[in-house]
Amino acid sequence: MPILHPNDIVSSEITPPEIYRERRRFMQGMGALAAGAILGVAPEAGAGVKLAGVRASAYSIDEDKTPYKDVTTYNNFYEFGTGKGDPSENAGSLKTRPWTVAVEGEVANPKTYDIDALLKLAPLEERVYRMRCVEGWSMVIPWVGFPLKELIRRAAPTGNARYVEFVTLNDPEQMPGLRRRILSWPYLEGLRLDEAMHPLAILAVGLYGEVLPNQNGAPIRLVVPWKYGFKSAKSIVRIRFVEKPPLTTWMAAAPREYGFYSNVNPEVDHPRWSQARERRIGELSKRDTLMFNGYGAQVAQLYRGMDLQKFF
Ligand SMILES: Nc1nc2c(c(=O)[nH]1)N[C@H]1C(S)=C(S)[C@@H](COP(=O)(O)O)O[C@H]1N2
Ligand SMILES: [Mo]
Repeated sequence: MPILHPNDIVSSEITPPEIYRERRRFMQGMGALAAGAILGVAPEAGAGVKLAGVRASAYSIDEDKTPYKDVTTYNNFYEFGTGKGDPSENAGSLKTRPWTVAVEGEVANPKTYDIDALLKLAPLEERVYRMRCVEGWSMVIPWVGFPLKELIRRAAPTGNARYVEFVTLNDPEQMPGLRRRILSWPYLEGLRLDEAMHPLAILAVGLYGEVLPNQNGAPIRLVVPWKYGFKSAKSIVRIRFVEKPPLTTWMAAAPREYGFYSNVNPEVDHPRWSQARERRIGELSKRDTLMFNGYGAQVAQLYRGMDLQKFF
């Protein structure tokens, strides 16, 4: 392959083939000089650190991706403020090295992982997922990560482990939003063990082929695409296996509004607004929200026989 630009060599090795071909077509169309100039402003993603060895995945959806700019500047991360632009403006104070994630509770193999060991735990995959916020907007995000079940398997849950708790960093020095008591900190989320073992549930360490930006939950965050976005806890420091359903931050804040399951469900409205439709960021007209965010064929069996009005 002719060497055009250092970036080109790197991306050919780590970018999933479909994206790489797209990029090549784009560059060829631009002509070498123009492409060189455009590369400086990174047409496809940010100028972040590329992740090596990322494989494509059959779990990715084939929909237009939300632009990198929107994915990284329109965020919810209350530890850095409640405005959509606050996380991208304020999350520079988050230090993602050194970083450890404690895996503990009802497991045969409790272990505190260094983040760099976690990055090598399992092959990294690109997972292009539809994401739906309970507020009524959605995005399509090319995450990079590995199945949560890879970590669970190594932890070896005991017979008492029925739920998994995910805890975000709780350091007001790095996260100024923690000084405001708008939620009970640390941010805490949970899944039933079988939900956590589902192959769609991932721990994400990147997006758009690059290391996760701080505002998106660096260095490691949960991604559960069939549930409302708030289930996908960011900047995780602790994963605990427990017997009882954990009291999540949003359940503690408003139990009538946020249940434990929080599966995307257009038929169960939020007490204060409808969940039937959504605005895909970047689009003008609204779309119908899909049951389980469009992942019903894969996940509906997890909830067979359950009254989803009651277990919302
Ligand atoms: N620790 C923590 N995790 C969090 C949040 C938060 O405020 N704090 N917000 C949640 C909400 S409401 C959404 S919609 C998603 C947004 O993720 P994104 O900004 O990467 O798109 O993160 C979720 N994870
Ligand atoms: Mo959200």
